[in-house]
Amino acid sequence: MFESVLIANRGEIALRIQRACKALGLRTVVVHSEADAEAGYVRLADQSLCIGPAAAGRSYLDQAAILFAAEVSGAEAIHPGYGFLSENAGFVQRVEEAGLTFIGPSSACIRTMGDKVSAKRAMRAAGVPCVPGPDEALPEDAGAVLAIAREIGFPVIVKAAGGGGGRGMRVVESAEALPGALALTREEARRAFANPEVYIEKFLAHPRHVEIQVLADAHGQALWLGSRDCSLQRRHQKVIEEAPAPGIAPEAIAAIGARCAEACRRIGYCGVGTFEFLYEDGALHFIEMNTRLQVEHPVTEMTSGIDIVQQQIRVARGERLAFTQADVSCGGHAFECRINAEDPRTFAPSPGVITVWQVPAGDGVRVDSHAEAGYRVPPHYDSMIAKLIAHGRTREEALARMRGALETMRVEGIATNLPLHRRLLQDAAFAAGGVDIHHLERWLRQPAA
Ligand code: MV4
Repeated sequence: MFESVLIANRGEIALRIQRACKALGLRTVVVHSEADAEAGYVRLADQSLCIGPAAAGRSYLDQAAILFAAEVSGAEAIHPGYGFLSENAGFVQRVEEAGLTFIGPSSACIRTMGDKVSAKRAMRAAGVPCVPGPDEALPEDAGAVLAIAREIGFPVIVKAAGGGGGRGMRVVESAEALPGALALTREEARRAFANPEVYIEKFLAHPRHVEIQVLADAHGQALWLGSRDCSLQRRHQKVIEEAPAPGIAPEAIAAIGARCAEACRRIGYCGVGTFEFLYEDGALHFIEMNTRLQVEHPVTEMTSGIDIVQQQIRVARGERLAFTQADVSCGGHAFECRINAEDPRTFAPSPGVITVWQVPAGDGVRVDSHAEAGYRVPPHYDSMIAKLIAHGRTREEALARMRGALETMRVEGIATNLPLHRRLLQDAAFAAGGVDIHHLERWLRQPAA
């Protein structure tokens, strides 16, 4: 049972985690880089410690600095947020060995899911449907690989087992292109990831990105909290997410949600997690699991009424979940627009001082942000400065509330993608629901966009 939490992250999620800690009566320790010393959420913490210079590699990714900060502050638990060290099994193992609580799954679970081949094997064993392809790494023998590819049928996709999130993968259209693609992906895997293994799957040409949120305690109880659709993305960066995934039968989601929860029980998973699926031609296919809290968790909070971050901390403290699957009922619809400090046309980052900051409010509207008037957006990190979330009883009501919220939000001093969001919410295909993962990039290529 811990009474204090070190927050090893920055920006909106550092503030979000701090809010959850305070609601649970926990002491907060925020670590920050020199670039974030003046941020408002740093001053809100019970204690703050500068752990290094602006460059993430020398601060938010510096494992020794963070462990030392925990030691000197007496923090008993570490919340990693998302990104940075949140899915680094080596770091989590060091946290465990230091006798601290990592607010997230065990290093062993992170290691299993971090290897996309072993993740697929574990999911298949629990009855979760996967993308066609073997749940084993490819052999060295080129002839054997070709036989596997022919059996799946071209086009296939070669992926690095240590990759994920769009890194280390290559589409292969024909047998002739296979040896080259294999060699390149293997070389990339060797260089970029600790794991040189590669695997192969059927390539799905126009899927949607659908995910299922799970929550599990350390006593063998695991629940699923509904679906999200994150298909609206550019270069693997999500732009708008929603819950639930529109146009998919709730019974189909429920059946797979139950398998995801079962998979959690089987591997002894504790914490929050997300199962990522590709949805094509009416079927869901598992691709990978994220073992962290995700950026888009608020849309699930809005539809389920469950505070996911508070629950994540409670299960890390060893508490039993205080509700069952029958108590979980998702209602209405929610959208999240990621507001970035970037040029809405070129996507170039736009750091600098925010001079005007006016955020919307009203029924069903939520803003998760650490920004304020006078805040300087540093140039060293991800450009997301706010998440605008709107909930409604129906998808249409949520969309209308989001349109209204986007109209009233004003940010000056820096460029933001607010104009992009306003135009996207007028797009008929997006408004209808169910666009695929290529929709946004296609839409951006249109002259009118
Ligand atoms: C795929 C795929 C098509 N077929 N796997 C990209 C991110 C990583 N999580 C998996 N990704 C993909 N895997 C098969 N078998 C297409 C993608 C993909 C994608 C997936 C989700 C959201 C956006 C995407 C953009 C391009 C490619």
